Amino acid sequence: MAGTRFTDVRRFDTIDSTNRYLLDEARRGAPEGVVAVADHQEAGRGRLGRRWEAPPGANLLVSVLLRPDLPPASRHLASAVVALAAADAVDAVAGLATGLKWPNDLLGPDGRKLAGVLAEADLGAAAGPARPPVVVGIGINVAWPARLDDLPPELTTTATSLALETGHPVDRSALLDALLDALEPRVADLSTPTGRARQAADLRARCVTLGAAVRVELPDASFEGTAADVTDEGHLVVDTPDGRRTVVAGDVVHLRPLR
Ligand code: BT5
Repeated sequence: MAGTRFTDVRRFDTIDSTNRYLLDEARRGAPEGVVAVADHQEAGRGRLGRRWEAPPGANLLVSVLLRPDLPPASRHLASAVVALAAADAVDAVAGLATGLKWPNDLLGPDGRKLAGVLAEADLGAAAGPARPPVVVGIGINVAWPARLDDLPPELTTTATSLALETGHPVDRSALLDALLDALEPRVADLSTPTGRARQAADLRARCVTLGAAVRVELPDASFEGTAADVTDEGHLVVDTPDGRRTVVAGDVVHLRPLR
């Protein structure tokens, strides 16, 4: 994308995972800004070993290689800026207002999942002159599902697409261009405290988790409460009967349907 750091866009008909590809490229020293986009992933990754589903040629499957100048505590913002840029792009290209579910899902107006983000860091690659890489991948449901009965049973009540929500086709390459365009200033913001505060404010403004009754699922425990805030590091603050808790990483379930 001209005028951005994302000028090296590598396109694949089929690949296992665009995140896997860029993590390998990062280990070989690839610079910030490389983009991988695929028509089809044979092993699309979700978080925590889950899978990301998309039939060939229907959806936007893209990853970006970042080497952000970020304090470790603010690492979450690297994936948040991709989710925010995707929300900007969906607004601009599809004319659809989306909400962000913490940590990083894009939801349609009824709370169904339109997109998911997976950030993978390679801390082992910290040696050498370059800053450590973070690969952030996003899958945006563009044309699939075209109908809810196209979805596998486990997704019929939770997933949606731009085609379903808007009732018209959405151009994947226009969406990708808009996403990279919107991402440039957001990534630039990661290097300064004021920039990071601005991105955190945008995250707060887009975050439909705030005010919701939630269950937070951690690797070894879960708890319930009301999502109260997002910190300047991008962490979720939850009010519980036992006091305030700050969640750095975890899964969040919205306990009641969104407004
Ligand atoms: C995510 O994980 O939402 C992160 C998805 C990241 C996918 C992109 S595509 C480009 C890049 N390359 C990769 O290999 N991955 C990234 P998580 O929050 O764990 O959600 C995964 C769960 O969402 C699955 O277990 C399903 O329940 C559900 N799911 C799978 N495919 C879906 C889809 N297309 N739409 C909505 N939900 C889906």
